[in-house]
Amino acid sequence: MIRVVQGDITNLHVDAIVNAANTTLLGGGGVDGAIHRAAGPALLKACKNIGGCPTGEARITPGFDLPARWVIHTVGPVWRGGDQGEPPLLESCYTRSLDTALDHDIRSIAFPGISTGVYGYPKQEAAGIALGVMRHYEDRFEEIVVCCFTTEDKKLYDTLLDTE
Ligand code: AR6
Repeated sequence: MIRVVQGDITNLHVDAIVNAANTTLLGGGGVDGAIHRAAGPALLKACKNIGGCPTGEARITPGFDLPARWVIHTVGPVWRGGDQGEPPLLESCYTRSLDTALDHDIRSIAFPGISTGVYGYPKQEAAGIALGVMRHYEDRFEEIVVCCFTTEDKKLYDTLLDTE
């Protein structure tokens, strides 16, 4: 099942939340900053031990002080106009994150809109890619949650799901 919610992903009681990280995995702004603040300093230590993550891939750590048991860190592409391999890289973020979740017996997982903040990926295109991958995997999870930070983002996802 795919569920769309609006709010702060750090409050969600799911097995895993996904972080929109950068290749250093050493934290940043946006959802990455919020997740590090809520998880506590142990998360940064765990990320340092991993030593980075290429764009389009995913890495897993515990959630530490978060309600979620796990954090899956994925690195979305920076939007450079769309002809620099951005769509397959964004798709790969979702597939790698969900494959990592399956490897860890994760049954419920929540995603933010990877790359749609600082990285500038157009929201409509990004949402189409996200939902396409989620549809492919949903039977293997109790729920896949789309966590929208704004009401506009939630409306976009609700509309896309309605018109499927
Ligand atoms: N809960 C849910 N969604 C959120 C939250 C939150 N607490 N905060 C922001 N969003 P962004 P990116 C939404 O910029 O574009 C960081 O500095 C936000 O509205 O966090 O992948 C990293 O370290 C947007 O829809 O991630 C990287 O350097 C979405 O999360 C870089 O930003 C993603 O916005 C990654 O950029």
